[in-house]
Amino acid sequence: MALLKSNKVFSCLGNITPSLGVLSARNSSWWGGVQMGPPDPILGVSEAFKKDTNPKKMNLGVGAYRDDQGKPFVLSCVRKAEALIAAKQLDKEYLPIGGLGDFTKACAQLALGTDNEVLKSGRNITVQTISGTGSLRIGANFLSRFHGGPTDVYLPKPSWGNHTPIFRDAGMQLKAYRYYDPSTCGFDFSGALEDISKIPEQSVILLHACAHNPTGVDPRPEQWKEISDIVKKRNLLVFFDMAYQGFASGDIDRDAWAVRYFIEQGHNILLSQSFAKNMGLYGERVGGFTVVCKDNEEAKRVESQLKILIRPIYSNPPMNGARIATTILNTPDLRSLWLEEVHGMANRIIKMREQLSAGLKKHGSSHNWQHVIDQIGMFCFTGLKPEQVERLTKEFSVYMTKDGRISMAGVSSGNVGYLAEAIHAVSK
Ligand code: IK2
Repeated sequence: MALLKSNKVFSCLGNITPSLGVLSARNSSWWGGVQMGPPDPILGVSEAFKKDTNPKKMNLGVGAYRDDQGKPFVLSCVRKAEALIAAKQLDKEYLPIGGLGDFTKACAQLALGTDNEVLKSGRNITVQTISGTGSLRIGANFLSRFHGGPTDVYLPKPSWGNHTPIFRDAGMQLKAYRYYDPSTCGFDFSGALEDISKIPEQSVILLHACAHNPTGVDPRPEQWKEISDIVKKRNLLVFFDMAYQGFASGDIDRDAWAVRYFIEQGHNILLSQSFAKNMGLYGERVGGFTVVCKDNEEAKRVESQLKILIRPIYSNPPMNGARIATTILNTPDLRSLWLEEVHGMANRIIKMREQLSAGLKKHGSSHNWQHVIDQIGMFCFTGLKPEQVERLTKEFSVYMTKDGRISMAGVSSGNVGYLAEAIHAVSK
């Protein structure tokens, strides 16, 4: 009977009788040449963590906020926005290629400030993207197709691990400028200026708008000013990655300062935004990509090409997260609640930094851990060496990326003492 059925199927496909040849083709492999790839340097840490049975285990790998009980945190403003949206019984039609119009408007306003001249003169185009990663990738594809200058993108050294494959897979060449000084665990300002001043004209430079990942080290306003000057002198195209607006200082305007300053100084920037961290919308994948253009006519042309780029990749973005973010941004009560909650998350992290540093001192560590407090945002670049990181994982079940980065968002009052003890044990 089964054979009869399968014969029928084959006859539908053009009277091919199952033969030995077909069967052996089924058993042969198309993918014999595919080699086993390494696990993702960040998400692979979570996979290893899940397998560990130590009750004291800590996952400080991926940057995802946890509350002080170590639980994933859904913001109250998000829950309230979801209820408002559910009550409206909205349809599930496709969004336009560039996303939800109210969202893209609110998204650009959040980054640039409502009164920004760029928005008033309509010389920006903002499209909704699949979170920050999708935004960076659309930007990289756009650069690769349309940027007339060199295909080089200059990243800070180090940068978020996914930047390299995002730009490389889009056909760009990766270069680096000095950023982090391991001797101070701080910003290598003179090194950065020196390197940037040698970047060939018209190249692309990527800047982290705030809460630099992985180092937690940001330039100060007066340093941003000098960077802006030198970037202008070199005629570089600036691509800002803003994945942490509000998360660095707790203040959305303060965290957007560099982006707004560069625009004021005449840089027609590209901008990637993510709502993963600041609204806790990780899995909803909400983001925006903005191109600041010379004028409205140029913005319209750029928009048309962004749509042509997006359409064959994912056609149009998902609506749920964008509706949530829009409802929060455009409903005064929810917006105020959100600002409080962002502030609360940023403050909890700042508190954990202080407690970790104090705990290390308490355990008698003779190292200077001031950078744990000075660094900003979700991550702390501890300065621990790969072998120390390995010991932390093997002996203490503390999981983190090999570069010594810890997600401070995974530290709580309940485990900060254990973390201090563990770090002291491997670094004394
Ligand atoms: N750009 C930067 C600098 C980021 O840090 C992220 C988020 N990274 O979070 C994972 C981690 O490093 O542990 C993004 C962009 C994009 O994030 P998303 O695509 O989730 O919005």
